[in-house]
Amino acid sequence: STMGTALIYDEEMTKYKLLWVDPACKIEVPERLSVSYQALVRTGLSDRCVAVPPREASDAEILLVHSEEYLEGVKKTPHMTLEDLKEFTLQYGDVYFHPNIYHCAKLAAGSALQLVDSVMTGTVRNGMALVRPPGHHSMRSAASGFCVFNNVAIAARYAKQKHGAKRVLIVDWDIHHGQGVQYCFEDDPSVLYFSWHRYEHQKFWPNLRESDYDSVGKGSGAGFNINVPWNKVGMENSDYLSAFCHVLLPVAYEFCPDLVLVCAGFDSAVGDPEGEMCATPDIFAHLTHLLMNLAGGKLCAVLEGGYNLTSLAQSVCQTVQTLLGDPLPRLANLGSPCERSGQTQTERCRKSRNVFLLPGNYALLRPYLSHEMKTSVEFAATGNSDLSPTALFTKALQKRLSAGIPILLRKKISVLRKMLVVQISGEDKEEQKCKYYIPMCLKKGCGDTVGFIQAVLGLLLPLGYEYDPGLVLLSRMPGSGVGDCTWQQLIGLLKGFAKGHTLVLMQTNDGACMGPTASVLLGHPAPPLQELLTRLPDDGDALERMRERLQADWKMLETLFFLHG
Ligand code: Q9C
Ligand code: ZN
Repeated sequence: STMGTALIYDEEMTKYKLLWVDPACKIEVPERLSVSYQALVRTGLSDRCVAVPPREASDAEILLVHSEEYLEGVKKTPHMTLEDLKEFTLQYGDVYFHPNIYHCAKLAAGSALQLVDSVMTGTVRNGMALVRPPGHHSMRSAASGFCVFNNVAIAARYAKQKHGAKRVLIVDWDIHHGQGVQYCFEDDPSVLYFSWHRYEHQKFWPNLRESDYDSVGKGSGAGFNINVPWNKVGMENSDYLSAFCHVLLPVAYEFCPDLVLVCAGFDSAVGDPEGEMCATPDIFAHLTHLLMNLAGGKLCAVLEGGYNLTSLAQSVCQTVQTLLGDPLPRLANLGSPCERSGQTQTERCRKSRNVFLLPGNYALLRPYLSHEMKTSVEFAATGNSDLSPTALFTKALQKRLSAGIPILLRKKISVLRKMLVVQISGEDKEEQKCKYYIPMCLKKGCGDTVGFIQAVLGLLLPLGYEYDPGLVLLSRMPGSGVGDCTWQQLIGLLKGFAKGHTLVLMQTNDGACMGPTASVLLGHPAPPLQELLTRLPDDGDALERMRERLQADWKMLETLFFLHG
């Protein structure tokens, strides 16, 4: 079946632990894996998955990322005495060795490879590997942060080499910076690495200058490394969604990956002693969903961190349940990103619960140009020296995220207290007069994929998350110019709202689109938007102006959340 979800788990990977006293390592316990798996069994999710066995990664596969000297060193650990193991461990930071960890590390890396094989050959659509030890901190010649071999980095190189993947996106939602992954791919434009992480101005482990936002990659890889450092703890669902909508997704769609790998650490969830963040486990359903329309749905999630056993197990279940295609939970109480706004619970509850989305009437259909990610992010590193790095990066982001969408003028609709109408078109309409009627004019029309997708990711999704509709109604006007693939992407993304209650109104003369529409409503992944790869940069900043205007009413449209603190 091409519809399944793989689950990789082996009890063997619970069979190593810390054998001496080390406060830095005591949170990395075997129960992390067993409680996660038991939760999947208890909820019936594991039965719905395709069980794929792990295997050991071969030397050659480990050497795709690591040095021979390092591999030879780790190979000796199964035969070491306790004293030798302690001494070996001392070379590295915040990691421990055990006589069985080499075996488990080979299984962990091999699990990631089994998952890539299953997904790339089409045996399954997507999957998750529950592994120990984690991988994203380990470097070419060093263990680090509980990690021995870099499971996801090895998997990315393997996907390119064995399956001919041209572009691999790595999304690292663990709360630590996967510096090992960054180092591995920083000069490589074929692997785009995105990481958010607790940073606190370099006060938080691994305390690296290169974890900051201005590490954008090197040489031809410049623009293909994206760090979102959190400078304070307590980040919540709205912050994570903003980072996805405003930073990761526009770049990810433009990158057009053949495969998405997730460094799926759940120490970014509430209750984790390392992360100290406030995002709830159900955020991972949404993060997973937002990535599932990339790469034709080919997504492999590989466990990294997560040290609160309750939060970890719930987060793993949310991720797997979403991979299986179940409707997503509605996210309650989305505040404004970063700054917790003064809005009260009652004010939020008074908000209406219906949405009417009307992307139609697209008359002017012209090719639309997006900024090349590379150019804009390089600007952050090399730009005007009279601006601070922060201002430079902000400018670069604004430049990349901008798309020409002059504000539509349209007659005021006064009955919109119970719905939010977003109308995307190519026609200049009357000025917006009501919070709940949002005309968006794409000056090059809705047939332009780049402008349309930028509007969907940067405006429509955040609006939808803040509004939290109970129903999504969607219609495409005759002659709108929205291409079938773009249309499918739109539906696929909007299915994340209203527990998946999506109603599409088809036009009678739109019969040819019935198939693609039905397909995505049934849960098939939307096909990738290849054309985004070849477009030239756009010329407008109207989308950015519109975002700024709407920010007064819609806090989720704030894009400077990551600069706070
Ligand atoms: N307070 C992963 O999440 N520092 N690694 C521990 C204890 C090291 C985290 C300090 C954290 C490593 C995969
Ligand atoms: Zn972590």
